[in-house]
Amino acid sequence: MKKKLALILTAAMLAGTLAGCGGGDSTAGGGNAGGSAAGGGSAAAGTESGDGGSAAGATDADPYFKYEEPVTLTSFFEISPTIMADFDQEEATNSLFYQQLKEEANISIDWKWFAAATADDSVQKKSVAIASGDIPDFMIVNSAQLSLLAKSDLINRDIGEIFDAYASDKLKEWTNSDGEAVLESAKYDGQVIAIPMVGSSIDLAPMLWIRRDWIEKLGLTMPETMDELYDVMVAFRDQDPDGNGKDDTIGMVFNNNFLNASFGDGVGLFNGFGAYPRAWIEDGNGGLMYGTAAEENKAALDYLAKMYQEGLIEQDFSSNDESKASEAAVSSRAGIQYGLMWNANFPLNTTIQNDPEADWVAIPLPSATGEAARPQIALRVIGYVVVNKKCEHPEAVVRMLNFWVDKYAYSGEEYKDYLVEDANGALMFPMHWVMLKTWFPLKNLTIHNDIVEALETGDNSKVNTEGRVSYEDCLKYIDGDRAGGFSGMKTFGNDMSAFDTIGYYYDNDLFLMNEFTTAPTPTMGQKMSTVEDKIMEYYTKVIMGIESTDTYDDFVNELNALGLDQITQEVNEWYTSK
Ligand SMILES: [Ca+2]
Repeated sequence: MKKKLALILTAAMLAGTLAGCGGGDSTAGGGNAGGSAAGGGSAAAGTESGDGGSAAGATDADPYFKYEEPVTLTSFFEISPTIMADFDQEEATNSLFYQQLKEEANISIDWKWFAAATADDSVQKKSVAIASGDIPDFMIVNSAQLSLLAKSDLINRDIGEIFDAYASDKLKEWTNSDGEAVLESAKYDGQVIAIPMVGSSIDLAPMLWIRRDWIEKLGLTMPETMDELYDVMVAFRDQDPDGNGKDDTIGMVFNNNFLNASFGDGVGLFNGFGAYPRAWIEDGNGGLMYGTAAEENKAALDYLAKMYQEGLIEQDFSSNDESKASEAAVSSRAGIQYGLMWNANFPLNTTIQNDPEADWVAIPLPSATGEAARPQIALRVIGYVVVNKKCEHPEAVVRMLNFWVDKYAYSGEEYKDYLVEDANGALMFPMHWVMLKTWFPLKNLTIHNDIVEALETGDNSKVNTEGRVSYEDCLKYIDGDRAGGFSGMKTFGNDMSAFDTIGYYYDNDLFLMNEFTTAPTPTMGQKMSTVEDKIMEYYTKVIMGIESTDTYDDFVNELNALGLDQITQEVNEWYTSK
């Protein structure tokens, strides 16, 4: 490793003397490009070793090095839809974040274009750049684009080793906390050819939200099994839990896109039966199978069909999308819904405005067997950073990621310097102005743990700046302002909050990870949406009693004929070759 890296750096420096960066105007200052590139390269290598710039000194390079000469890299700026309305190009690119990056690392970015971060705008533009072979010094791509680039001659294939050499401990910790699968997903022909920017997979674990005030009022206990859940739903339907004397409640919120984990979906219910729709799971013979093809789905579907037949879910669920279905929760018509950790922010926070007594809590998924259920999650890579093989300073990309981690990560008082006012006047870190960013998968769970400790000890010194907002919410809630503190308390607090449940999953190692972690296979790209349409059609019919699970084997055969067979074969070719 030591020797190889020295070679790479030497090669990078040499390349720098021969060719400019992809965008042309890469290095400002220094007069001639060759001189400036060499100067930059040896600054990176030399800072830490202090031996005057020998490339060999870079083996344990300083993650916080500063180039002696200014370095400019070209790239693309993608504007998140959430800030599109009042995005100001100048404000974003001249912000303190980029000023400090220049100050501390001597790196600037020359943005080739600004476009909305949507499929038909920036994603499309990047595909065109790849197809035409004209990519900037660095760009962020999705897994399908990465798989195209892997076959091209456009990118620097040593970026994995450059990452190893220059990434700060914290950046490495963040990148690796979801295990090897993250870097594996950027591996082609045994080589890491892109830097994955990670999100949090565990934050997307399904859980059950339930009205504790109704449970208590009816003298029930929290359900741990699917049978107990059924009994609670029946009680919520029949025993007037809202106390208005009217027969106007149902058992559970349920929407027509129920295999998509969000709110009022059914993913957690399937997981309760050991079924993992839309996840690639071990098939018991050393290979992978699509979760939907497994036997366990039948029990989940039979359960849902019974619920439908008995009026525990809305009779018109098949025409209700997420937000339409959630009206049942908001209006206190239903007191149970499967969903995710952010549900307290939306839509459940609205319930308390209509009903000040509403006490939604999160609990781990009930299970059919009584053994702990395993919530399904998938690897979350929010993008892959690729570097143009002509770029003289591939290590600058790692330096920028280190910078992001350092400024965003728990850096105490310094974090506050970067805060800006959003449209509502609230102060927040302008994360959408930063393209090269990655997250600590345990960020939110850590905030929760720190808040719980602070609530118990009264010492809030460990709660970071981001967590302070939620901590204040918890204090408000405990102090009696339940509507004002609901979101923070129910998400991060110490009384059956969403992260109490995620922490329980984490401590007990219950997450079931989708094993397919690479770009879509060819047939997946062509036929998966047809397969998915068929699944939704059949499942919906079974739930409504139009079909029965007696035909499940025929249904699976039909999926195979529609392409699932071929897709499964391709998935297994990838799985056995990795
Ligand atoms: Ca009622």
